[in-house]
Amino acid sequence: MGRPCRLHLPPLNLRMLAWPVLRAVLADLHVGQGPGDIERFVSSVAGLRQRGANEVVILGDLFRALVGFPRFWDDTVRRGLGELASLRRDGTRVVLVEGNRDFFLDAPDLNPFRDAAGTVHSFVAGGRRFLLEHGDLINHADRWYRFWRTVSKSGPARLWARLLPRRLAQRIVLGTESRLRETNFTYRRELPIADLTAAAQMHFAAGVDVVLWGHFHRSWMLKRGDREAHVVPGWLETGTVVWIGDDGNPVIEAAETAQIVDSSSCSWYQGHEGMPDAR
Ligand SMILES: [Mn+2]
Repeated sequence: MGRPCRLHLPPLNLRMLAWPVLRAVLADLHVGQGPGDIERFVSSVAGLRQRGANEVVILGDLFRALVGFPRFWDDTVRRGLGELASLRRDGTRVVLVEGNRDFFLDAPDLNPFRDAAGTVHSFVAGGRRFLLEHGDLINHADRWYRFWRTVSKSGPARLWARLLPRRLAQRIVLGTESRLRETNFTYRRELPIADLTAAAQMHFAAGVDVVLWGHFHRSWMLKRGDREAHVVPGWLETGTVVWIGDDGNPVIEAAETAQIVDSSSCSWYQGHEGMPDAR
């Protein structure tokens, strides 16, 4: 009667001791820029929850603009932040990587909505070292942008963002958009391949295995042996989510698959026509 009970145990290895983590990375959402895009974001977040993401990384530019002080938040921003808070209540870690539309993400008022914020996010998955940054400093032709970034994210700017009359402060923040359009947006129509390659090689030389950037909105990839660098397509145009599981292989998934089929290095949205300047 009693069959001998056999336990089939897989061999113990170090991977088993690590807590499995599934990460989702979304870049350049610009929520609030187009009508109804907040609804799209809400359903995208529901999808992340359904797939069981343990960590959600926003690779910069979640909203049309995000300033760390509540006086700048409109209904769309509040609702979007509410989605992040609800992810966190479910136990998902939320990381905000700072983009060119993000200001003072370390401000305490954002504490309910993110676990960490900074210009860089790094982790190890599947034994590979990942480095994630927005990428707005890669293009060396963007001298005016670099200057504007330094000024707009400085200590004095933080002070006036808190102290100036609300309407005036908002006008200045939204004014960044037209200013940016005059500066780095004109350069960003073409991918700065040489700068991207140099930046990737610098990270590889420092021991990084996988680099993920946003900012440029269109896909680009460089492989050197086991190392790889990717520009993640903008969620705004493609609904792209990058999934990183325990094997350390990033899987880039576009929601609108039909548009990404021909997205080798030169896809439909790479051209000038039909591309809004505002990134
Ligand atoms: Mn950007």
